[in-house]
Amino acid sequence: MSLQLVTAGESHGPALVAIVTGLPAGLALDKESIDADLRRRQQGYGRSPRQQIEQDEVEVLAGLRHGRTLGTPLALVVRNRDHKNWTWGMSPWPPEGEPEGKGTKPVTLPRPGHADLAGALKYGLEDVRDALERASARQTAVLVAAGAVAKALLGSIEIDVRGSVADEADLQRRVDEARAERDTVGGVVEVRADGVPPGLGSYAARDTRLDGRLAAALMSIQAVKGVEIGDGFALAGLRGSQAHDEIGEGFTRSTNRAGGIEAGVSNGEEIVLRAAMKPLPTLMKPLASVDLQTGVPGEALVERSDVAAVEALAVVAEAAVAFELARAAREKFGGDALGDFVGAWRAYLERIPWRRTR
Ligand code: EPS
Repeated sequence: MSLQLVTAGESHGPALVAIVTGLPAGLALDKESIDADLRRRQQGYGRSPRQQIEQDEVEVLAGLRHGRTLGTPLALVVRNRDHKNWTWGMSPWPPEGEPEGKGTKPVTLPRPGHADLAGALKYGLEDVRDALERASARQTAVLVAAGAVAKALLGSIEIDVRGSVADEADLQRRVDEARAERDTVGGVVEVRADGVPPGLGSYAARDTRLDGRLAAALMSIQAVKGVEIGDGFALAGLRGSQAHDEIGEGFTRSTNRAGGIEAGVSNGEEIVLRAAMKPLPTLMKPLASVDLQTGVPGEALVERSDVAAVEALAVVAEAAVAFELARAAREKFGGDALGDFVGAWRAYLERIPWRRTR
């Protein structure tokens, strides 16, 4: 049994949608805790005025009855409040009446760093908006909703996932300085997963390795340009005798440079991942670009955006890691009913000499 996630939705379209398949029946979900994660994602220093328009809230259209999963596809929706200002510009059907509101004029000056140019070339688009709307990090709202569901599943087997900003100390100063200069900043986030038993993921095939899967989960979030696991890049400069985590009595480790994963398999230590976010590409002082229609040099599109979204990324990265860990746990422990899943986890823990150390 594998957990899968499909999302749909444009930044200023009517809504964002997520469909989660492969959940066991009987998992209790709580609207308030999903909404709490949606709110966490909206907060943070340097966010766009868009976040004052939105008050993201989950709606469930299928797969849940009286707060418990049915073991059927779970359909989640987050509506875009801002869509009311884009009803003509982002109408799914050919719009009626005179153009009004936002998004009525085609965008032809692609922003360096965004999906604009690559998307327009790939899909043969005349209006860059057809690329940027889906590529926008707005989509991460439903990933966070799906991640909250994954965290509920992980909670049933005592796994806790938490994301935070790794370089928080001077974040506000960097944001203030960048804002004053009409610029943007990135940053680094860290995700820690505690209580992951040994044995999630596998070295049997490339696409089953947990390190590769978690790296892909993080790397596929908008604006992420680097991922490391444990001591990551620093390990490259060390000797083997300094880099590995010696095995002590009771199979415990006093160090965790591997970040909880060896040979693509969780080893029972805390999983530690970091992701580097590039500065956001919509600049109020735009970079050079070239008009797609005329070939004439100009300045890239300027539209409302964030100065920084690194605190949001911490929440999104937490969701992405939680979803991938839940997927690996579903593969290992299976079960149609939640009790089968938890029972298989208990039986496994009885078989292996592993106790949570933290
Ligand atoms: C986002 C909503 C977007 C952007 C941001 C993420 O809102 P708008 O484009 O309406 O201001 O703030 O998207 C980007 C940074 C991007 O490059 O697309 C959100 O809800 O997270």
